[in-house]
Amino acid sequence: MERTLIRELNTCVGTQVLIRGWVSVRRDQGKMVFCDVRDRSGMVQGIVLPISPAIEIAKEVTVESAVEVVGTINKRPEKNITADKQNGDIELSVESLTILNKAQTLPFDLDADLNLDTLLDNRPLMLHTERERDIFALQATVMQAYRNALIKREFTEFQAPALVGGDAEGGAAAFKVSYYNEMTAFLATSPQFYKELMVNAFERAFTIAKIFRGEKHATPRHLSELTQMDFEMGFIRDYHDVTRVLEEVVREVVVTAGEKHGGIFARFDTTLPLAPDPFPMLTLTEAQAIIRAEFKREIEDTSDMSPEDERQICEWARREKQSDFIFITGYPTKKRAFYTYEEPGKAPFSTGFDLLFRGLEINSGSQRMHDYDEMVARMQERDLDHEKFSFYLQGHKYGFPPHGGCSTGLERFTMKMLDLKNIREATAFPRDMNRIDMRLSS
Ligand code: AMO
Repeated sequence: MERTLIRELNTCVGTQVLIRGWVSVRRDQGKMVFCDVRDRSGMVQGIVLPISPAIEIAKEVTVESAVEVVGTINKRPEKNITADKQNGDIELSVESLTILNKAQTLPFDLDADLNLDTLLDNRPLMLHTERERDIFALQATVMQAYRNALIKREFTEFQAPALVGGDAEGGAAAFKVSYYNEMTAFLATSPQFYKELMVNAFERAFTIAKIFRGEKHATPRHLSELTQMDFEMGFIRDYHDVTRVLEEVVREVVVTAGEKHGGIFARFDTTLPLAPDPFPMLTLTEAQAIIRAEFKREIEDTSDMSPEDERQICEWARREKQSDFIFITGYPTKKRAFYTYEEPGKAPFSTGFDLLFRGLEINSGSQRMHDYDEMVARMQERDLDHEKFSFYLQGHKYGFPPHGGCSTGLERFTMKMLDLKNIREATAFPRDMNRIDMRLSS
């Protein structure tokens, strides 16, 4: 018999079906056993009657076991219908039950409210829960919608290397890798150079890249391995060409997430993000003036946004602009990565921008330096040996058009979409100072 997916079962009333999935709930009621089964498409309530040949196995089966079930789909008696649930009007009368893999006794109830470390220690088990499936289903949609939005705008996807000869971001601590012949290589801290170089091939390029940063602090928003969704575009007039594309892409991601996952936002007790057209945009100076005036707080560092600044300006944007997103521009060039172009006529301010979302920076970008002599002079200013960047500088030597781009942290975006408190919740298998799957110290 062919397998039927659980979402199809409501069209199968009166017929015998074969399903495969996991046992979500097993309840013994008198001599009967209730056995709810879930597959990738949904859940159905199974009933094993005392006369069923499956009754002995049903009494043995454990929650989260993988099973194959044959049974007949029946309409539920009127009084047992739960109209708001998938398959709430049918039940599967189980005739045969095969345990494909019996689950051991669970260490705790999967509904239990676990602390973050226990949740992450048990991630492989916790992936059985609806909450975890929700987070990573939404994350998959974010990636897919981002990709579709860029392909639609004629960006070409490429693969950036994860092994590199040097650190692109200068500052983000790069992990060392022992390479051939006692050479040291590094794990990429960004696909930055490679996406810029791809502008010379395609004019518009993007990548969804794994990157690695030896962050020496364990905060709720930093990972050591993360996913950057980067794009880069050539022949721009200024960085606003980049922010406009980013805004459109983010709006499309939000709309797609809403269409596909309305139920998830409700289950996480949050709402679809407010993403108006256009997103509000402030300079750093303007943003900090608003924070001083609205939140009656002095600002210690006026050359960058602190986490508290980010939180408060987002609170203001939601209240005053009905937006969960806000761009901050006008950062001093010296605070930004070395490849950042200075805004013409606006020194010491750069073309760099950040996109904040619900209190956190989720994206950073800029127009880049494209002129060879200016780029080399900037490297010298920053004490960088330009000989070491000769591969990258081929772009500047051979035809880089004015170009710019940006990078969105997938895990931060997912985290804030669902109002999660810690980025590790939005990372299936997080790596940080204290963890590679298991805790690094006891
Ligand atoms: P930046 O370093 O700001 O810019 O990174 C871009 C985005 O990546 C995410 N991110 C992180 N998320 C979790 N843990 C981390 N340790 C971490 N570091 C960064 C954030 C951040 O906004 N090459 C430039 C981008 C560009 O100009 O195109 C860059 O990497 O969401």
